[in-house]
Amino acid sequence: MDSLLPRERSDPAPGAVHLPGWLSRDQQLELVVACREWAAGPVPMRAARMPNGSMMSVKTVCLGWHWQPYRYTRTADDAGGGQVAEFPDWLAELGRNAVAAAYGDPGYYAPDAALINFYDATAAMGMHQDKDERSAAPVVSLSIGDSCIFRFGNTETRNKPWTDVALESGDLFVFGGASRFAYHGVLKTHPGTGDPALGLKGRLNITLRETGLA
Ligand code: MD3
Ligand code: FE
Repeated sequence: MDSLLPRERSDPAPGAVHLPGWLSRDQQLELVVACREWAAGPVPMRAARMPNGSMMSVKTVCLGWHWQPYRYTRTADDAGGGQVAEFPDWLAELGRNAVAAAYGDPGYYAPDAALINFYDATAAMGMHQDKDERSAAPVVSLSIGDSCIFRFGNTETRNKPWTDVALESGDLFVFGGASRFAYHGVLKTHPGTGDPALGLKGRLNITLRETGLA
């Protein structure tokens, strides 16, 4: 049972910090409830269409700015055209606390967009870089529900070297500095590993970003 081993802070690369179990169960529960509301609209959670016509297996809903491959807009042109939901102050505050926990100082972190990704039992995300933001500010990642295998690569290519990391419910990962533009992906989730008390079947990942857009 690897769950009996303590899971401790690790810094797998410069600027990359993993804080296992950073969210309390109550915080996770509140985020599940909030995500359920955000997923209901005004812009519905949906699988984005890739430029080649295929659909992502992950479903996404956004706050602050709407993301589709590969740009941010204020209205959800590829998902009904609605106005994207507001990015709440409490979520920005959580993001500043996350950056402070990782680096010891929140700096001037002011996230203005969140992507909420939902993974069912078969969803995965291929290796990619996040470079649609016009900001080098860190990305804060919060995982809730089923655990997954997250692949953290390098900034040069989508290939090796990489490090595979188990992300579990409540884990915080902050990607800043030299890690901000590293390739990364999600190989698979482990269905059924989430805490049943969360009332969530699958995995949620919330990323907070500074878009640098106005
Ligand atoms: C490393 N999401 O939404 S979170 C994404 O679990 C995304 O849903 C994954 O990749 C998920 O773009 C991975 C971890 C993550 C997020 C953003 C990063 C790692 C990152 C940005 C730069 C470097
Ligand atoms: Fe990403």
